[in-house]
Amino acid sequence: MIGPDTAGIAERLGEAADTATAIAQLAAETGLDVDAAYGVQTALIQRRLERGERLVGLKMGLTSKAKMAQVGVDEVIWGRLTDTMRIPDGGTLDPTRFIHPRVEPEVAFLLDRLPEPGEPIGDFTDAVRAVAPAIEVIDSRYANFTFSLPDVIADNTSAAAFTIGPWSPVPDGLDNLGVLLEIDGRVAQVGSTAAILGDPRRALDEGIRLAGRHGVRLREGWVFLAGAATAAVPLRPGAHVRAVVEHLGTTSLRAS
Ligand code: 0L1
Ligand code: MG
Repeated sequence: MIGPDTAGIAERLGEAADTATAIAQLAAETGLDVDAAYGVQTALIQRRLERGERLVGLKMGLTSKAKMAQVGVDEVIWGRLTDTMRIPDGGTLDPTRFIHPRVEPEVAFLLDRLPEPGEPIGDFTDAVRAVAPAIEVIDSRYANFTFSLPDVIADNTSAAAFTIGPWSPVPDGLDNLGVLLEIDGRVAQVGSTAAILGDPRRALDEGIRLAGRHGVRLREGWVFLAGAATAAVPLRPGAHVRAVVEHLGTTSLRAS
């Protein structure tokens, strides 16, 4: 039996991102399952690498109940981050580059020495050099932000852009820090790092395990976005967005 056209699907998704044009879901039509969808994601990232982008890390998606409920998909997923997705802390992004961008407050890790996939993380502070507040900009390439599990995996888990605040040494507890997302100085979402798989450190275990299944090993020096602590909020032109994570500080971006 002939499988789905990985390169063709990646091209459609890449073109949708490049032109900020929504497309219809394609998993059902093309027979894409979860494994094949990660293959499409690999091809989609390869397309970026071929035009000079660099892989700088991984992200987890749908790590909180709020996020799962928001999009109607209830499995933790992972995607890839490249250098051109990173916006300097306090920087500006042009929302017209995206289809229907949303922002969400996250916790980021700067990776150090990592165990092999399948090996448990012994001492977390050996695996993680530093931690920071982050904002992820997600932008599903599918119309109406509606997709199935294989669709969203193929679409690199809606990854679009991110900012990272100042790095700090890893504190003793990360499992119940207050999180705020502010838009134009008003609180838009309130949460806790406990919403991220009970503890964002667990997201790293999951990332190593799930990416390892697809032959992807996390590397020293990479950024790891552990997942959102709240539901995502639409990013409107002109908005100033700030994420605050208790004890870790703040990061912000502006939409032009
Ligand atoms: O980072 C995320 O949790 C996004 C995962 C994909 C689902 C979505 O686009 O909200
Ligand atoms: Mg996210």
